[in-house]
Amino acid sequence: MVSHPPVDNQELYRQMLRIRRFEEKVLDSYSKGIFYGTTHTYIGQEADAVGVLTCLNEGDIVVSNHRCHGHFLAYGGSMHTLAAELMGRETGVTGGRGGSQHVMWKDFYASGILGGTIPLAVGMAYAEKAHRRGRIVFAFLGDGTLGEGVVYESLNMASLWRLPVLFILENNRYAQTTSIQINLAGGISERFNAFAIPTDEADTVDVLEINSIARFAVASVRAGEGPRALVLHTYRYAPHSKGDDTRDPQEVIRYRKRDPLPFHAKRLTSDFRRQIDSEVEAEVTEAFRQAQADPLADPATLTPPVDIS
Ligand SMILES: Cc1ncc(C[n+]2csc(CCOP(=O)(O)OP(=O)(O)O)c2C)c(N)n1
Ligand SMILES: [Mg+2]
Repeated sequence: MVSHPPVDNQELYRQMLRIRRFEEKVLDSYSKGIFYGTTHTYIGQEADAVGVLTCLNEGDIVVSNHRCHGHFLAYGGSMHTLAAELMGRETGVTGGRGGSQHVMWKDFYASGILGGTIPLAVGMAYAEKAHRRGRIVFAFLGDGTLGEGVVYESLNMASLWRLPVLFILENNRYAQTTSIQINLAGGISERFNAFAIPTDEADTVDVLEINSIARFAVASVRAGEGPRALVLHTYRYAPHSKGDDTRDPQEVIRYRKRDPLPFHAKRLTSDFRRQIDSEVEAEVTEAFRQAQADPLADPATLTPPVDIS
């Protein structure tokens, strides 16, 4: 097992800022007609992905959902290939075929089918346990996914077979436009506890706090103690996808006041902060410039020829 060095505050800030600036550019690009289709931005939730995925070892598996850009960038994915994927370019993460919700690279897998990713994550954890490779699975899911029955079948198996999987439940308090108040009976941690999956819970924007509970949970999963869950209460600042926001604007303003970026930025000197700000700005500009200049994926190669004779 690789032991993780102490967290580097500058690096945590850089990773969160990379997600923030990338996603802002995504929303801006959509409104300018540079992309088609849909997208779900991670703005406001950056401390979750960065705090948790800082605990990754080489070869660990990450299973993500429709809101995957932040997870992908925190995993180590490139901004250029992600921007190119959104624009349907040949150089995109999946050759311009997957789009925003189907980003797959190395051991990172995202799918827009809510809940469908959880049995896949559990199956991969089963394979890892069988092969004794020591790799573990990080499976992200949202509060809205708790309405899918297959999630509970998967939790049951993960627990019974003591599989090496960490579930990261990001409760941003909404599933599309539906608030958890009218959608979710009982508690979230209780659902994991019902399957004897130890669960840690945090309602914070502090990346260091999230990292510290994630380290503890990851160490336990890596030690073969079976699955664990993290319930991270969070908030998305932008609409569910691009324009569909029916939340009370006052509520959004309230949550925006506890933004993970300025919260963590206080730990950096202003010189370092300015330096990181300008480096990230340059990275985003270059990623989008390059992606726009790349060739579009050739439609002729999108589907393999099928012989229906
Ligand atoms: C099986 C399935 N049903 C419905 C949808 C449509 N859909 C996309 S995102 C979403 C809400 C997801 O809410 P949550 O899991 O809380 O994630 P969040 O969007 O809040 O990050 C829904 C219903 C889907 N993608 N898959
Ligand atoms: Mg949600």
